[in-house]
Amino acid sequence: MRLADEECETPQPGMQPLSREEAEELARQTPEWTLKEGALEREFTFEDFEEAMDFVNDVADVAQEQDHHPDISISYNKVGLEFSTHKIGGLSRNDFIMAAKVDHMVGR
Ligand code: H2B
Repeated sequence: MRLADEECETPQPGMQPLSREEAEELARQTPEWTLKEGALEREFTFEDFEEAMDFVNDVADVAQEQDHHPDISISYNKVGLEFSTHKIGGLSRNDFIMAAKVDHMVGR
């Protein structure tokens, strides 16, 4: 199953963040995203502020549906998204699922 088709799961108590190796393995499926220590980030550029806000609202809908939310920065036509799993203080599969869903939304 493609990552983009998977559903996010609520992190269970005691769940550990992905190891660097595990994160790098998943990151091969989201090459447009930068793997940072404990987070995954990507910047998007749009025509104007309105298009950027439409994108942010679309991402917000998926984040609510999946109950997994990005940190979002907006600067006129530029949108920065950063995914990490706050509850475990690092990366989980949820972060890569959401990154893949966003890639699918923008046609990668
Ligand atoms: N989003 C992210 N990125 N990390 C979380 O740990 C998280 C979340 N937890 N969205 C969810 C909401 C949790 O607060 C709710 C109660 O399930």
